[in-house]
Amino acid sequence: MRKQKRIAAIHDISCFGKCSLTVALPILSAAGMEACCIPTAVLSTHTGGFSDYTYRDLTEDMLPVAEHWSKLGLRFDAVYTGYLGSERQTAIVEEVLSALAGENTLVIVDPVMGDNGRLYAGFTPDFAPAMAKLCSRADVIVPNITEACLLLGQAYHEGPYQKNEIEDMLLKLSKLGPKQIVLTGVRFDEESLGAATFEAATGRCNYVMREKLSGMYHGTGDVYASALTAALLGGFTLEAAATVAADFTVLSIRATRDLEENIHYGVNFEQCLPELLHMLKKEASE
Ligand code: PXL
Repeated sequence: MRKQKRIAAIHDISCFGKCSLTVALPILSAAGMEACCIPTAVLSTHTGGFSDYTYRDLTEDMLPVAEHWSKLGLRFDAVYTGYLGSERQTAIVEEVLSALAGENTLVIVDPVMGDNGRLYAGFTPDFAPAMAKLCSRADVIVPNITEACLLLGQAYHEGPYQKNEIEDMLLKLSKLGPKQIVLTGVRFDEESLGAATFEAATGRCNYVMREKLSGMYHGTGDVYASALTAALLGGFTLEAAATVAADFTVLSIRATRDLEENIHYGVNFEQCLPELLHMLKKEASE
């Protein structure tokens, strides 16, 4: 038996709506990994498309949880962060990294801030420098184009994009400090959508493009980043992990489209977990 990987996932719990921890934990567990969590807040739903949601801030609990784990001598193979509700939480996550992340801990930061050129409810552009600072501590960052523009302080446009424009963004993002980047929401025409990967050490850039599906489903960024995390910890290269994540996200959207579910209710990734495991096993044994 391979040693089981242990991951600390730092996101909110949106109790309904399939994003953040309700996506990350099942995906990591299904992939055979121990998914520990530091919840940043508890919301009745996510903030995209719902009103009157509750919000219980857990900022004050975050560092004590990490310090307790540190005292117990727990070791983590990865720390994977997502939705953080305030600049203070980004600073606390930096302290959490100091407490929990050792030399061999992979730090994956999904700089959740917005999508389609718009910030998520509750965020303002002055949050971006704090997130950029956290990204400088990451091994891997997973921004979408909107988040990349916010991190770089540059104007967003909805695309299609030119390759040199994407590669210029990747280079600038790598100057923030992460070793590897997966930029999602890349499109060069109306028919396809995908991700660009970039390795700072080699300057190597790759694209994983898939057929663009109509409709915008909530939570797909978290589905993608969680599957990417599982694949990276499963020993996949960045490009192979980005491919598994893309295929799993496409399958999850397809499983949802068939039912014409409310787009704010998230995607039916649960039904596609067997395929994810198949992809993870297949590639790993090749
Ligand atoms: O999927 C990103 C996300 C995570 N958590 C909360 C959100 C969103 C996006 O809207 O509202 C609470």
